[in-house]
Amino acid sequence: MKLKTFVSVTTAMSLVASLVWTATPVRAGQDGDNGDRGVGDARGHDQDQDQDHDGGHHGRKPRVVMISLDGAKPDFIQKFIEEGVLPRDGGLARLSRRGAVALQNVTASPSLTAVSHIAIATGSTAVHNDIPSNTFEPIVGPISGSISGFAAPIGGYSENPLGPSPHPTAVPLWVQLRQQGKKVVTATWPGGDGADISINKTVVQPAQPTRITDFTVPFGAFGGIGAQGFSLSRGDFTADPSIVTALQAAGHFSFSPMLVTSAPIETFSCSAAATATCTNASTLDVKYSIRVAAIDTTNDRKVNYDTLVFFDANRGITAGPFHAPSTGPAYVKFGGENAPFFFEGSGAKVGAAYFVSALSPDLSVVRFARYGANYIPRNTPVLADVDDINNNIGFWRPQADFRIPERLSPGFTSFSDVEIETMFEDMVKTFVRYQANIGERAIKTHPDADLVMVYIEQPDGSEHHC
Ligand SMILES: [Ca+2]
Repeated sequence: MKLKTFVSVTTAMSLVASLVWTATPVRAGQDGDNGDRGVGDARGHDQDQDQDHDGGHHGRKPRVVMISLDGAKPDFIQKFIEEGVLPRDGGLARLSRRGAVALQNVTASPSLTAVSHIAIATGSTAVHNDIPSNTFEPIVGPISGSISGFAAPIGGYSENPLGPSPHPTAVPLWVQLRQQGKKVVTATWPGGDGADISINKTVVQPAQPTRITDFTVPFGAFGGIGAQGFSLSRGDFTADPSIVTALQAAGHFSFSPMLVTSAPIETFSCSAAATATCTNASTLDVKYSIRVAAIDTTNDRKVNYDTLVFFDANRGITAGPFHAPSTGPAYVKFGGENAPFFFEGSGAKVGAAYFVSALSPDLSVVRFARYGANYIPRNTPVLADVDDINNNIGFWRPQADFRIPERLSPGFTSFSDVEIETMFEDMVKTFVRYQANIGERAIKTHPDADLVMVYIEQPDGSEHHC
């Protein structure tokens, strides 16, 4: 599975590199004009100061943009730059040449995501910040229970009486900076989630002030429906003039007779309430019934279906345009990327995506996946930020899901290893792009931030499981 890690790393690097340089276009331009100027050059810094001295905040860039590429060891990055896998003039290569590099780091132990990122955020180890693992057992909790390191009180809590600590033993950097009038933005950074943290149903750390910044985007959560593989063949499809009409009205034509699954490939339901998500069962109030149309987009006098359209038969096919988080039907070309599919009407703003991994020109073999459903937790104190992302970047995209390559999710037993591999790369690519877009959005909407902290889950998301 080495290749997966490899691809994940490179994908993450290229996209995040573009994010870095979007954040500092002035420096990027200078770099292009003058070439590398080495570690000691401070011209970029001077320029930032000049802008401040002019008294104008117009055009001011965030002072510090911190991007964590989870699990990306520096030697990986150097190796890939040297091999040309990462562009030699790309953002990471330039930062590597011009920036400062630590020869040796002392990693937090255990070197897990929650532990490391809370350590970075607080400047303390688990002894003080009380986050010893990604999952652990709080001593006041039941012996059978556990707590997520991402949803545990930073700096401890009071055991008796159970509640917030009157004297936390560690505090995130953003708390102190904001107390001093600085502006801090966190894009999916662990601990920056706007969540009230409870143990035994008692709040032990209210969101305010510890877990809130000036723009707080919580990391996504499971939307209640796991990934699933589907295998169909020609016999599952039939002609359906009403669907042809609807698709044509939406601007989609087929050069071979358009065919549609006669039965739904899956049904599920979601809650219209923002406090609940979705389920494979039909028990919730907003129902979905997914059918699939096959289209041949090539005018080559050959019957060679190449695109599948996934739509909710309960709502029908509408032309759009669609504004995020809405997507309308998912149009997925074989050989192309997954297409996101928003569960229209879900109160928690849940969505998934479809990906076609095998498609015979005559539909004798049709295999595709519906990735797992996710959403951004609608934590009340940061709801405006959550909706800013939902409405401008889109609902939380499917993450690289180890349950597919390990075939733990249903329906994938007949899929080839190559299909599964392609699928995993597809998930990594689109999810890293989504997280990078969130980071970019955070910077664009807060150009006067003093500190922007962006967390990117890859390549760690692949390394754990592949
Ligand atoms: Ca054709």
